[in-house]
Amino acid sequence: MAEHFHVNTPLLECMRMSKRLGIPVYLKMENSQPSGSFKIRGIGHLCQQLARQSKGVVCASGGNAGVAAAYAARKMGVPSTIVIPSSSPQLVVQRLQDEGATVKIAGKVWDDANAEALRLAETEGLTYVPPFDHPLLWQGHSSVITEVAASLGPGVKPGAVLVAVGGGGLLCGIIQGLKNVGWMDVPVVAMETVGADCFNAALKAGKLVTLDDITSEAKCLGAKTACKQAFEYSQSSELNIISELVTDQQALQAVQTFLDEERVLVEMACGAALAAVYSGLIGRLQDEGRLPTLSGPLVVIVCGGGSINLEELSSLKHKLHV
Ligand code: PLV
Repeated sequence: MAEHFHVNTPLLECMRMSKRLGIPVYLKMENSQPSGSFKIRGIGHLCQQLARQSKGVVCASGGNAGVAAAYAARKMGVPSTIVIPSSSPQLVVQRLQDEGATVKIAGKVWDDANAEALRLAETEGLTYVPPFDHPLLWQGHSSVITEVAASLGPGVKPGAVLVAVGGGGLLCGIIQGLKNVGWMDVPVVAMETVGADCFNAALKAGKLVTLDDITSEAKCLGAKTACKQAFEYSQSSELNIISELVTDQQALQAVQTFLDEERVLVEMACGAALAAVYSGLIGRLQDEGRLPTLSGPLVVIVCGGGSINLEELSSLKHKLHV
C-alpha cells in the first residue's frame, strides 16, 4: 500500500451554524490538510499513480492544486513546476516556493496558465497534473466522504452535503464517495460565486459552456469550463445536485464570519460554500421545497485554501467594499 499524503481530518459539530439553521451542522475540516486544502487527497493519489518515476510534475493552478502537487512531489523526491495566472495573489508564489516548486506566471486566469502547463508537459517531458478533471483525482477526493461516514458512525446519514465548485473535481469526488457508501440519495448543494460560475452556467444552458472571463475574486473557483463528469452527474436522475450562486461580497462576509466565530481563516473559494449557511440560502432552499427537510446533519466541506492571510483579507475587503 502506497503511503497517503493527506490526513484524516476532523468532523466538528458547529454549534453556531446549527443554531442559525435549526439543524445539526458538521464541518469537515479540509483546511487542516498539510497542503491547506482538500486538493491533496486527489492530487496526492494521482501523483502516487502517475508520477513515481517522473522527471518532474507540472500543474496549472489558481493556487491550492499547485501547493498540493508541489507537496506531493517534494515527498516523492520529484521536482515540480507550478504555473499560476497573474490573478493569483502574490502570497501564493511564496507558498509554492516554500514547497520547493519552480513557479511560472502565465496569462490572466487559470485557463491561460493551463495552456502553458500543457505546453511544458509536452516540450519538457513533465507529468501533467490536472487540478480537477481526472478520475484519479475524483477517486482520491472521494475519501472525504468515507471519512465522514466513519466519523458519523453507523445509522447516521447526512441530510445534505454543502460544497464549493470550481472546475467540479471536488464535486465529482463527493458524488463518488456518496456512491461508495450508499448515500446516493443525499442532496449536494454546489456553490459558486457570480463571475466564476461555469457549473451553474452549464446547468442553465443544458450543456457545458465556457465563460468569457472570470470576474469573481474567488480565483480558485475560476475555471472557465466545468469538467464533463460534473455536468453529467448534474443530469443524472439518481442524484440531487442543487447549483447555487453567491456574490463575492457574500463569500467574503462568510470568510469573516467564519474567522470570527470559528477562528479559522479560509479563502473565498471556501467562503462561497460557507455563505450558503450565513446568507440564509440553505433556509430559503428548504422554504422553497428545493431542498427536502433534512433528515440528518448538514455536512459542510470546509475546503480551505491557502491564498489568504490578513493582508490579503483586508485588500479583498477594500476591493469589494465589505
Ligand atoms: N482550486 C483549483 C482550481 O483553480 C486550484 O488550482 O487550486 N476550494 C478551494 C480552496 C480550491 O482551491 C478549489 C479549486 C475549489 C474549492 C474547487 O474545486 P474544484 O476545482 O475541484 O471544483 C482554478
